[in-house]
Amino acid sequence: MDAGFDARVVRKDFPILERRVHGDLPLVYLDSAASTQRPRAVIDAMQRFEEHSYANVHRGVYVLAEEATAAYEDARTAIAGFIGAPSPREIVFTRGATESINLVASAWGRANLHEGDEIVVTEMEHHSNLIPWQLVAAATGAVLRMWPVTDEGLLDLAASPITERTKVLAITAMSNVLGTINPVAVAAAEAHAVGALVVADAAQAVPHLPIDVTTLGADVVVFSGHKMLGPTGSGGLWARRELLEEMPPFLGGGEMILEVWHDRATWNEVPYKFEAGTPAITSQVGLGAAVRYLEGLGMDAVRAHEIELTAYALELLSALEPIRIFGPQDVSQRGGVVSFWLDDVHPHDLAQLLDARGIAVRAGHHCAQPLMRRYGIPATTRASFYVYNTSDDVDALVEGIAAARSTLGF
Ligand code: C6P
Repeated sequence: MDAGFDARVVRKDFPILERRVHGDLPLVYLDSAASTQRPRAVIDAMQRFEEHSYANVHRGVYVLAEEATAAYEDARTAIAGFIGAPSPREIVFTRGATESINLVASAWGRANLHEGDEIVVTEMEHHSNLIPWQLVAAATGAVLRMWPVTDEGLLDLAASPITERTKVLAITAMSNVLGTINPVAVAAAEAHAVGALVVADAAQAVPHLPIDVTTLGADVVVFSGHKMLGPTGSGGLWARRELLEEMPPFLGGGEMILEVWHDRATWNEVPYKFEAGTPAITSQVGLGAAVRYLEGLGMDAVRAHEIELTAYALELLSALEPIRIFGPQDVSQRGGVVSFWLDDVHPHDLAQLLDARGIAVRAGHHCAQPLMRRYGIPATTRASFYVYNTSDDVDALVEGIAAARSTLGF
């Protein structure tokens, strides 16, 4: 695969990448797994909408209300097309992956889980795909089972805990720590064979890989707009239409109802049944613009670019002995996220020394404490790449690490 775009040109679309930090240092932004930056196209689309068409949606009959509703629904159509959803009606807008998983765990889980039922989560899940299941387990008497990962950071397919009692499989499509791209379809087939619901956390996958929800294998796929060039507060979930029809509402309030009496109500059609209250209208409009921008680059090209950068980063970082790099060695099995542990230096100290050179990385447990425990570490330093990163950024990182080492004297 050849990268179909030049990241040096793409960078120019991102105003923030022009900025200098700590005086006059160029910004080296390597924290896109936490949140990506926004291109001018997204910033402009949001500003245009705010200045020209803003109003509440689905409520008014005047010009602005109709324009706002059209823009909001247009964003739904854009994201549906982007992930291969058969219909925009199968896209529920939420504030992002965390809210989407809470929606499913709470609405579906409380209606369908019972004492002794089992919820399988993988050992590499972000807390967002673990805690909502812990909460619903506590409320229903269901129990959690962990699907282990191998030393190399792959899902251990030979150690699947799925049994006849499994009612849910919650699995990340791509780990935010290891970069591992999970074989969701394989795991889902096993879960479906015992009638379980499969929820894929695609917060890291949708921004970085071509995703088609009809072949991914999951019944529910969640994503966050701010990890794919869109604004915070945007995102949603895809679920099969029948599943959305069957599932009770999550939040109650305006918009999600059809008819209301003093003691009962009927529900609006999907997806509005799950969109109580005034949504993050401008944010979702921004997400629509982000999706169009990514489509302009081409998701195959995005993936090819990240494979190239990740391979380069793994090669250079491996030479910095002693270093422990987490996740699969084979770049075809991982995304553009590289977590590592350098002997004798805490990731927070390293991240601070890198910041002093204008390099933004993330240090910490990355909201994946069970995974940290699995590898016997408290934290990692993580560099993550996106469409605007170049090999110069990787060079800066590696030079920064070497300089930090000499500062710390090891
Ligand atoms: N991971 C990271 O630095 P929200 O916050 O709802 O947009 O996304 C939560 C989430 C869910 N699943 C995965 C796999 C994720 O990576 C994240 C967010 C960020 O890794 C912040 S902790």
